[in-house]
Amino acid sequence: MDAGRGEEGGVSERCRLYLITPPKLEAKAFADTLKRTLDAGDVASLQLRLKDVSDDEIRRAAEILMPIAQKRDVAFILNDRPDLAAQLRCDGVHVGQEDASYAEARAAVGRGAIVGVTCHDSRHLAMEAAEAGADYVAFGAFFPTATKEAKTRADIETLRWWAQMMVVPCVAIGGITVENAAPLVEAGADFLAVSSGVWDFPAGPAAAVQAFNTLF
Ligand code: TZP
Ligand code: MG
Repeated sequence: MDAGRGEEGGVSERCRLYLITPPKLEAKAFADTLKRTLDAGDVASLQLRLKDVSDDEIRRAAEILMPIAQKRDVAFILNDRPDLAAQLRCDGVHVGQEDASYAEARAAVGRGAIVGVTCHDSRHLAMEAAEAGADYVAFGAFFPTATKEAKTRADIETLRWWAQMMVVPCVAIGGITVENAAPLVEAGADFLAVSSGVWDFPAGPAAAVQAFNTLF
């Protein structure tokens, strides 16, 4: 999940796609779609994001989907659950402010794994996470989304400021589509985290990955 900047920030590398799984999925049935989607173009990471399901269902989905991602050099990141991410040997974990602290997440997954932190639209939360050692900070939601009842709306200026000032990569999230993504790329987002903008793309998810890559 490489992206980064020069020591003083500001020198962006190319923006990359951070895919988020559909909110509901049956892993076996979804596996072929996932393969075709990841094979369509560059994808940095895949976040398994399943809400209101049992731990066993998360385990089963990870067992099926993680090898598909890893075989393609796509980092497999589990949402919400540092404990399960450690148990399942995921490449990383993404934690919201109410899931676990950065320190708790890091302690669970170890030094070699990716830990990303939701920071809403808060420069303060992002600086705190980055100073503590987060591998990326996530800002959002940038656009209206039906995937989550997003608590905050993020301002593109927060993203621009972060990208210019900081070295730790930033992820933009929330309602991002092929049509509305360009200003986020221009502002310096290192990654665009996208769910419905890929899975519900009219021409299909593979075409969405191709279209995002053209934008980058
Ligand atoms: N956090 C803020 S918005 C969001 C999350 C997890 C949902 C992202 O999904 P979509 O469909 O790309 O808006
Ligand atoms: Mg969470």
